Formats: sequence, C-alpha cells, structure tokens
Amino acid sequence: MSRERFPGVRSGGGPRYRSPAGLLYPVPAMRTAPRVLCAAAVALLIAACGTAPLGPTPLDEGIVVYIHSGFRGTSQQVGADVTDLTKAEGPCAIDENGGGGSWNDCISSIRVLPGWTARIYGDKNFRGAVLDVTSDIPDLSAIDGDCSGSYNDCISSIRVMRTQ
Ligand SMILES: [Ca+2]
Repeated sequence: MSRERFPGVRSGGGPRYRSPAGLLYPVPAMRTAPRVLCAAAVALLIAACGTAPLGPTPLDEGIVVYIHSGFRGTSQQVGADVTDLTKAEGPCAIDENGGGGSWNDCISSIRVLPGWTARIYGDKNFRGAVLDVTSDIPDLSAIDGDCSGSYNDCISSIRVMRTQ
C-alpha cells in the first residue's frame, strides 16, 4: 500500500553507513525516524510498568509454547531466556479492560525446534519446580511436577539453549 502511495520508497532501502565495528546499518528515512523513536519509547514504558511482546525470534530458533494442549490455540515462539513470564504479553489473566494479559501460568504444550532444548521453571527468575524439555510435550498436564501437581498452567520462567 505505502509503496503505491510513495513511489520509489521501499523498506530496507536508503543510504547506509559503516559503523566502527564494521557492521552496516540502514539509515532510516527522515519520514520514519519519529515513528521508530515513538515505538522505542512505548517499548520502554511497557517494560517498566506492564507486559511487552517477546521476540522477534527467527522462525527456526528456540521453542514454541501454546495456551492449549495438542499444540493448539494462541502460540508464542521463545528464542531467548525469559526471566518472568508475567512480563511477556500473552493470552492469560487479561484484566477487565482487556489488558495486562501474559504467558504466566498459561502454557499447556511445547514444541522444541530442531537443535534446541529448554528448561522450564514453576517460578520466575528460574526458580521453583524445574524440568528439562528436550522434545515436544503435547500435554503438560501429563508431566508430574511440584508445580501445581503437573506442569500445566504453571510455567513462570524459561531458559532456551542450543544443543549443537
Ligand atoms: Ca508459576
């Protein structure tokens, strides 16, 4: 759409400069710079006082968590450690205004992507009941644990690691 409205403007284009580290960074067009700054400010505010989305994560990295068993319902890819799922924007415990939903005590099945493994915890900050997840778990309620009798709707922090 914007491509039609602004002929010749393409995302990812524009001049580039070489940083001291030798990496190339695109220089955002002046028109998009304010939007980028606003997004950064909003992200900081959310991090300080509420939930924020996880990611972005490359599609082949980490694990995928699901709100329902059988890899059904809302899902979220997790490609980096999460110390506190109450701060990760998600579909559970949404308040009466429709906000504040997180992934805390919300996960019911997990897919593990090739070359990855995970360690899940019942409490935030990598504490509480702990379980190594080396392959897909279609139903966490079938996994006994000190969490809430099982690991279903119990996970509050996650570590992800490469296995190769
Ligand atoms: Ca928990």
